[in-house]
Formats: sequence, structure tokens, C-alpha cells
Amino acid sequence: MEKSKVKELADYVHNAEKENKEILKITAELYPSLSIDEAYLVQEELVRQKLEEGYQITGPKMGITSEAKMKQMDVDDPIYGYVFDNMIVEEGDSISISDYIHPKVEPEIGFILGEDLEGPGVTTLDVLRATEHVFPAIEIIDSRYENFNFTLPDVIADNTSAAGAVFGTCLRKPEELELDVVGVTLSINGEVQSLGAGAAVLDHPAKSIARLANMLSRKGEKVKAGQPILSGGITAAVRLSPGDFVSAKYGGLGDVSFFVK
Ligand code: 0L1
Ligand code: MG
Repeated sequence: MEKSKVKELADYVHNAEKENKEILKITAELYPSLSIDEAYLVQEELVRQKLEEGYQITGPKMGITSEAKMKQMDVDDPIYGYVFDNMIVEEGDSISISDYIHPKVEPEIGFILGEDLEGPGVTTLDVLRATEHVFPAIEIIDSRYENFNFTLPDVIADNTSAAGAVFGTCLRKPEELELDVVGVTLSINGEVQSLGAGAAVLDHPAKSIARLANMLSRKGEKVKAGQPILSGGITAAVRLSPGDFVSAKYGGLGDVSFFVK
């Protein structure tokens, strides 16, 4: 793909994000043949533009991590993107719905590594050995595409719908928990909207981090120690409305909440 096309597509998605304006997916008209590799080039350009604007990467995130969603999209690999510092919402704080297009939330287990992990060949066990802490998190996703309607390359180019992250303060050593059977409920205004267990994420959330390390190794990158990493949604994502009090409660891993204005 021509460099000018990569830039045009990154600009297209980036402008939609900056203006909170939904757009038609790239593959609808602009570039129907967008491949997964090309989509990561567009994502890289988008990331470069954000860095150039002065934002910092907080950490990577994994998406499409449930077998059901991978089957639905007919893919074998989950996808990755990046959470930026301007997306972070403090625990207990409020977001304004007008800062987003059509935001949804999903509960996730976050990881902080004590040492870098470089693929290929990284295993779930390698991740557990390298993990300093796990923590509860809520990811806010806000696809820039109309009605969250996209193909896999579209969503990769759109930085995997990354729009926000709320990190809980409960830090646990991975050996203190069985992460695959850690349960979570996601509630809005005290009513449970969805629930699940860590195993919804590729059978084990640490496996998702291993997949991330192995995917990043294809472009000579690694998963870095000290960065908060989102391992993937445990439940279906839930749409937000003004007035919502959003809370995710984890078995043995505390809870995390925020308000929507
Ligand atoms: O974090 C995620 O799993 C979201 C990936 C993109 C799919 C979506 O926006 O629903
Ligand atoms: Mg997610």
C-alpha cells in the first residue's frame, strides 16, 4: 500500500476520533480490499500521529479475545491496539458522554509485567512468571464506525475501538488467584448487565498476553515491563447512557467504577 494511502486512511479514522463523528467503515467505499497487514500499517500511522500530537502510550490492549467473537469474525488471531494517556479515566471519576460517539464498556483483567516479554514462543506460563501484578479494569470502547459496523481490518485500523480505560486499585500477584475462574459482574446503576469468568479470554487471560507478545514479535517489538496491559473483554460490551453508574466487581480482585454524565 502506498504511504499516501496509509496516511489518508489514518487521517480519516483519526479525524473521526478527534471530532467524535461516526464514519463509514474504510472497507465500505474508501478501500474495500484493506488487508489485516495493511490495517496494522494504518494503525501504526495513527499511533505515530497521536505521539506527534504529544500523547503517550499508556499500554497495549488486546481485542476480539473470545473464541465466540473470533469465530463470528472468522479469524484465528485476536487483535491489538493501544490505550493512550488521554484516554485514562480515574477510578470513581466521571466521563461526559458528549466526549464519545457511542461508548460501550467491558470488564477486563489488567496485567503489569515485572520484565519485558519478547516472542515468538511466549507461553501462558512465561506470562504468569513475568507478571508483577494483575488488576481489575473497565475498558471503554467507542468504534469510530457507524453502528459498530466493521470488518476485522477496519477495527484494527481504528486502534481496536480504544477510547478509554479505568484501572482499579486492587493489585494482586497472579499466584494469589486462578485467573481463569475469576468471576466478574458488570453492573449499571446496581443492576447486573453481563457476567463472566477470566476463561472467556482465550481460556486464560495470561494466554492473551502471550499472544500479544508473539504478535508484536512479528514486527520486532516486545511487551514492556511496567505498562498496564488490557487482556481483553470478559463479557459482552454494554452501551453507556448519561446518568449511568458503571461498576465491575471481581471475585478476589476488588472492583472498579465510574460515572457517566
Ligand atoms: O477491546 C475489544 O475487544 C474491542 C475490539 C474491537 C471490537 C469492538 O469495538 O467491539
Ligand atoms: Mg477490550
